[in-house]
Amino acid sequence: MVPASTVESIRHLLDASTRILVISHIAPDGDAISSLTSIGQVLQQFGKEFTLVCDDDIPERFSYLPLASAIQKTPVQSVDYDLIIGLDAGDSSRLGRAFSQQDLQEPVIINIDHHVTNTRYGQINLVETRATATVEILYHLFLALGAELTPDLATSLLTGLVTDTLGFRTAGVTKDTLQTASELVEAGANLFDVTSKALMLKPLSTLLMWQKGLKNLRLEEGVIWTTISYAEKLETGYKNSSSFGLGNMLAEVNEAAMSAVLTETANGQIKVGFRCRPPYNVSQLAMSLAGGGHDLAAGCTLEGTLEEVEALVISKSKESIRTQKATLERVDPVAVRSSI
Ligand SMILES: [Mn+2]
Repeated sequence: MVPASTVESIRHLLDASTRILVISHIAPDGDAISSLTSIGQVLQQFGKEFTLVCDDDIPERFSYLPLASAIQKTPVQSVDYDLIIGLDAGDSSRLGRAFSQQDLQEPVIINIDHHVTNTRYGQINLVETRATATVEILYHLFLALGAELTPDLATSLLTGLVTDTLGFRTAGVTKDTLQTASELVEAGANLFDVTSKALMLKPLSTLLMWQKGLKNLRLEEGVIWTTISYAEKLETGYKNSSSFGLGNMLAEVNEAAMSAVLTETANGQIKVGFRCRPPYNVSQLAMSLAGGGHDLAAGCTLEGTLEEVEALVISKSKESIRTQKATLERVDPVAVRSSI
């Protein structure tokens, strides 16, 4: 999964670097946070100086991860970093201010990611779109670099694997994913513990967000969607910037091919999360709206009122379904009939 030449390039860069900045994407999910905390542990093993950064808050449920409390909101101003590692981000804008405000003349950038829309923004691009999570790539990289797979490191890696695969239920899960998970359990990670803490347990405010979303639910032409205004979000007390799982639930509705959840943020932008089931694809749709992601889970952030963005996004979604359906009907009519 990691070419030997890339391993050697990364080994050389790590050896040569003294001040390493590691950044994961805004609105961090389990894979982003686990990628940060696991690479932090490996850099500790290698005796390197590093800063772990994410623009947004780390959701409380991930506080069990070793080094979670070491993640900062901003890089250290006085440090001139000589290496930047971007994690789980399809493009550099997803790395937020932590990246955009760096002087990028000096540092080398390593981009480690698994999004199909990845723009190869680094000098070294370790992008493996068949990986179910960025941590799956990191696992193979760490072994190739000779890192010790401690129980804490295994716990971090398993957390990213469990969250990005929704507990090994997504379409991309292969025997290799399960093999990796098995090796992490063997190394001391507790699958039940990780699944409970990272995936299942949730604050009441998450359910209140679902309540708001379900109240505003619509279904037309194979698109199921909902909107949540910032005022509605405030009523729930929901704090996290990451998605709250509603899009996945909506994409499980028989009568729909694609789901969209539109959430208004504090600064008036509209975050849109798309989900779908095979044989449909939402990554192209998200890209056409200046976003990105995976084939079955993607998103974008748009300017405008909730109503304006809703009108645009839903008409684009319906159009996307119509176009994909027409193509699929030529290729595999049976699959289309059984999937809307
Ligand atoms: Mn990921």
